[in-house]
Amino acid sequence: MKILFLYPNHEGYFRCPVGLTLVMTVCANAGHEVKLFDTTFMNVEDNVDNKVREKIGIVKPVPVDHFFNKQSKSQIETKWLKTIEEFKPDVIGTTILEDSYQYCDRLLGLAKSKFKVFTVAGGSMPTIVPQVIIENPNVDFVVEGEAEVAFVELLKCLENKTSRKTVPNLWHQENGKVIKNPLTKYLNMDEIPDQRLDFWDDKHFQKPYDGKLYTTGFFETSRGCMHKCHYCINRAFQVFQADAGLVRRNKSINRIMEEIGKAHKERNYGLIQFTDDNFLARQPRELDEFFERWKKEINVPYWMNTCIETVNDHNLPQLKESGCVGIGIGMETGSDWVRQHLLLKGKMSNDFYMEKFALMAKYGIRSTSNSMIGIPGEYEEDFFETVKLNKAIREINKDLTSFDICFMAPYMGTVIHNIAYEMGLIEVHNKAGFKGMCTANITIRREPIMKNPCMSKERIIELFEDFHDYLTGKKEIPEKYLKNDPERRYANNDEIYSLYEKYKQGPIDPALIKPKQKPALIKTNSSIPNGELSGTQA
Ligand code: B12
Ligand code: SF4
Repeated sequence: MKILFLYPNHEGYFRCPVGLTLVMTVCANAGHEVKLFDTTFMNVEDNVDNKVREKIGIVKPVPVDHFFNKQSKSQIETKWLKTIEEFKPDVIGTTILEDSYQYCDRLLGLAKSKFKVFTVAGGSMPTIVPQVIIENPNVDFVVEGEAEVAFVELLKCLENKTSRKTVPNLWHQENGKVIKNPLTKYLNMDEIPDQRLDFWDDKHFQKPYDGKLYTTGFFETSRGCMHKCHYCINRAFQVFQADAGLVRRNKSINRIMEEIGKAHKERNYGLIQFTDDNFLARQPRELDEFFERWKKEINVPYWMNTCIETVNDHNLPQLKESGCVGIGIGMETGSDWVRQHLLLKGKMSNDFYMEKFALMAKYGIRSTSNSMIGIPGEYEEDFFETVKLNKAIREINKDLTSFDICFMAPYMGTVIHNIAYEMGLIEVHNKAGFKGMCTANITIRREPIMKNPCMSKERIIELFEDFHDYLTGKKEIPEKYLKNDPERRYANNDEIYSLYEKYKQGPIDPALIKPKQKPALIKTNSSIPNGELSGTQA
């Protein structure tokens, strides 16, 4: 069959996406004819995410505007329709992040209005809210979760006109009724084929890092994470895809070396970025094998995200020796209270983060601490805890530490979305295919999109823009925030606490939520005595 893939990237954040690449790979391996329509370099003049980060001073500038050839909306749409007309696909497959869903819908709608073609949606958003996306009239099928097996099965069934009942992970409609097929078990990561990278424009393999552009390979060594953070897609995987098994899985070291070794021979990478959520969360003896073999067999500098508790005196010297140049850590806030209770991000304390950032610097590895602003229940005082903690980390070693800040965004399928919706902090769509989705265009970089009863939107933007100046000392931290009081909690309000408690079991379908009309967070000066809330407090 002929399969046209759409990568509806509307803000120019380039880099080869592993998930869509693998779906295209399995289709091509199964003998289907595959073509990609990629809007990444046509929609904007620059990488928007990167531009914002450069503007607020958290990354060194690397000019990439010459990568882009911005075209008008109608030029892109004409090109899209011409591609369909010429290629004549049997199926259009697309990958959807919530950020690009509206844009994707527009292109799918155009295709559906002019051609008789099946449309299939997969990716992060269809995986966690398939029941929402399947109602979109421009989408015929949703594949929930990993599609390496399911999508090929769907193509077989469409080609042979056999029953759709046997296709795992599939959502479709029959006579207006939504049908959901059972989930297949999560894949054994060693059975996933090597990515075929030749579908992509070579510019997707250039990564700006620490002021330079590197020819970069993007690879995964594991999937999933065992933590339960209230703002993360992994919590949705754990809850909504419980039938598929344990989401956290590792690829064997043999497979990692085999795939990357082959690709490196062809492409001669200057940097490898691992796309895992939690790279070091595997057995130490396997990691020891990885470090030793990486140095011998691949020997390319590499970068990864991992959780703070996974770095230690045993693996850091080996990481350094084997070529690890950067480690990204989601710290999210400098308030232990907010991190442990509102974000449900485990029991790790500020002292623990400090100790581990110092350890990474001690072994000469550059770290990046990622933080957020605009968490429901977070006050300006809490954010200055974030500023202070990041500043203290910077003081450990200015060259070996770096920082990132983004706005907390209520992605559908997360607990934060449920809470924001229930508290009336967001307005949501009610049209088929979008029910429960925030009406503001979701983003983690451009502006806060949740109302925040604890801080004004203007103040959140101001603090976001000044974050780096506070860290470098260009701006002074107001005196009233200098005192440290790890016990203090500003959002002293039963409503917010009871909501965060309620959602400890994980996110629920937004259709089950009855939003309150008026958020009622009231700031008081008193704090709740320790231990009053049951649950995760360290
Ligand atoms: C690596 C990564 C990136 C990389 C690569 C991005 C990419 N497009 O893949 C980079 C750093 C560039 C990135 C950027 C961004 N990211 Co990101 N990223 C991730 C991360 C950590 C892993 C993704 C991954 O590779 N997973 C493994 C692969 C195998 O899984 P997969 O991509 O889901 O694909 C499988 C299925 O979904 C399905 N599938 C995928 N596509 C298709 C298509 C069809 C037709 C079918 C049938 C099936 C199908 O099959 C695939 C194979 O099994 C996830 C978190 C996570 N664990 O998912 C966040 C995540 C996807 N990112 C997210 C976001 C918000 C962004 C940004 C918008 C952030 C920003 N700075 O503005 C940008 C957008 C850039 C862009 N244009 O894509 C969110 C999306 C939330 C949402 N609900 O939409 C996630 C979920 C993180 C989160 N907040 O929880 N990201
Ligand atoms: S630790 Fe990171 S990857 Fe794991 S659930 Fe939390 S936010 Fe997600």
